Amino acid sequence: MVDLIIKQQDIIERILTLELVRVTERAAVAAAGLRGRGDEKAADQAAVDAMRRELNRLPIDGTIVIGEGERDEAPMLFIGEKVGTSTGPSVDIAVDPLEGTTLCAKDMPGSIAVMAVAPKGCLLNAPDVYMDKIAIGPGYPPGTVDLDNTPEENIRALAKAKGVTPGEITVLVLDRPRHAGVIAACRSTGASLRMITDGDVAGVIFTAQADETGVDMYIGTGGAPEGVLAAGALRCVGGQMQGRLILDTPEKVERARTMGVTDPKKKYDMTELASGDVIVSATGVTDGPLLHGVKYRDGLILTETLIYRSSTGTVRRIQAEHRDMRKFRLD
Ligand code: VTB
Repeated sequence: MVDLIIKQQDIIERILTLELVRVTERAAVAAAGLRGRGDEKAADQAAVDAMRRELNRLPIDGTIVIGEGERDEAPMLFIGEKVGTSTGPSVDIAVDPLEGTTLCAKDMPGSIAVMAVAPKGCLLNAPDVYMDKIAIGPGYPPGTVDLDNTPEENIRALAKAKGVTPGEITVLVLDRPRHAGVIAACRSTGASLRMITDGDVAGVIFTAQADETGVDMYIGTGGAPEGVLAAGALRCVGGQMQGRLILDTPEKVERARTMGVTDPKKKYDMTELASGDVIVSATGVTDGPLLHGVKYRDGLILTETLIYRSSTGTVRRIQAEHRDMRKFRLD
């Protein structure tokens, strides 16, 4: 069994790490063509189509486990869809071809094309529900924060571990009415709150670059699929994250059960959200603090991609100049 896992990891490393860059590059370029047009659906569809085309060129036997929804509601990249040439290793794939559709449609900072690949069974098959999440960057003792503690307790514990006062901690949270209580609790400690309108995959990743982003902790309720993608990336750089699916109706509990979730209240650690040798690729669509967006210059298309690999902790930042514009448009 162990040998098998090691073999799988080797294969995935050899074939996939850099191949995934192309996939998110294509999705990002396709979405960027529709930046600022006010049409979220069209931008998303363009990203989905491009990502699917590129995924189907990869020498993998891939299954979408986190995608654009069920087969009936999503024409492409639906949960259960097979992608790749079916000739290579069996892998599970989580995609968010356009994370931050509204950001893209309004040409606001922070939309990305993002996906994760892992050996079969290694990504939580999260239904498209909300997830309570907490994340901090690397360098803190295990268990410094916990989803079951109050925001005040978590901020104080993090401040202590960092050797600063709570007033020197910055917490990132999605700006949503549902977060009124969390926001008030965080503010009561004196901590600073940074609000984002969308894009909590990047929001979680910011905690791993606190020196640059100024974000020490992510807290709050966002999409469950985004939680799995973020966990995959954060694992590479060694932060801490926990998530709990919000299954607040019998229908959601049942739906999650059919996807393999037996304990609807389970608190997942980062390594349970995304285990094994996970590779995450993210390309900027609009400019943001994590990545530059797609640019056009002198007949070139410029992209910037981050690719994370959990088993080695390698993070590559790849800036690409694409010369053959027709290829992007025609295929
Ligand atoms: C977040 C955010 C995403 O969904 O996960 C959010 O990071 C959660 O859903 O970019 P609500 O918008 O309903 O709060 C997105 O905004 C988009 O899918």
